[in-house]
Amino acid sequence: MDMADALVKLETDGAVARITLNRPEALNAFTEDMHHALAEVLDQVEGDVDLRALVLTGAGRGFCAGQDLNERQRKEGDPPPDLGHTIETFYNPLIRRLARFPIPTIAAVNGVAAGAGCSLALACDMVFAAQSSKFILAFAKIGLVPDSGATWMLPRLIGEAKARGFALTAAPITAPEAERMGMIWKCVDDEALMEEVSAQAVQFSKGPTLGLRRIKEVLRASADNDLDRQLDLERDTQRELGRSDDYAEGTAAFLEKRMPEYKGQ
Ligand code: LHQ
Repeated sequence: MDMADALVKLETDGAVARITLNRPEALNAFTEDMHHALAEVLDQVEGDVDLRALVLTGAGRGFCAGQDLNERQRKEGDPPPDLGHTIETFYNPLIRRLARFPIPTIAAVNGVAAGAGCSLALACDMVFAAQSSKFILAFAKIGLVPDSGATWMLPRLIGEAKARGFALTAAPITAPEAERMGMIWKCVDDEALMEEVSAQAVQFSKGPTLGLRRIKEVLRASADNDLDRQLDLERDTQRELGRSDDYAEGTAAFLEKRMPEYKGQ
């Protein structure tokens, strides 16, 4: 298949990978085929040690509208669907995978992120959102609970009161509001989105990749740890990183007043 027609596109530029969800006619809503395509490109990125930052975005005017509801349409006489199966097969593995992804991930939210599309953005390490984009926990409108990690992520990001309100009402959250609430890293002018995301991705791609990976891991672990366990984890991780090439390079560069050249190890 021509890459232009692929449901999910993968482009690389130096050590930066860019994945584009590519069903613009349906605001990049997820079909099973698109899930397979996304898993495949994530395999490629994860399997290439030369790639050291990942950008995830959507083609056209949307980021991702969550599950494709046409694919979920029931015909007369069909038994009710097993949504748990869909989630166990496609969405949960995707979110778990992003949570543990070895390199920094950036969501470039170019337009609406609804349902699992909102969850997908929040599963990335940093979210940049175009000024005109919005986030919608659309689930309540169709009788479902927020899924794909949204019920775990949202109260932590924006607090219980806001999480409850947005989950129960499915009211759109504008990009500036999302930034104000601490739900995303940054809201940027529409025209500047890709430039700003690329600059951040390039910076990551030249960074101490192992150290950045451990930062993600220790922050994630803090959700389940008390202070004592977290202090132990910081100690153990620092012990490991203290022996890394990048730490040696980082300190040498500082003392020699030059830019570090990290190998990512
Ligand atoms: C779509 C979709 C869509 C199909 C826009 N499907 N076509 C997990 C596992 C298992 C089951 C269930 O769920 C989940 C998790 C979930 O993600 S549940 C939540 C599913 N998503 C939604 O409920 C969002 C549905 N979409 C919308 O509410 C609107 O489209 C939003 C608010 C996202 C955007 O509104 P507009 O900017 O006004 O665009 P539009 O509605 O006109 O959409 C443009 C086209 O995209 C349109 O097609 P058409 O042929 O009429 O131009 C839509 O039908 C299509 N589209 N979302 N999820």
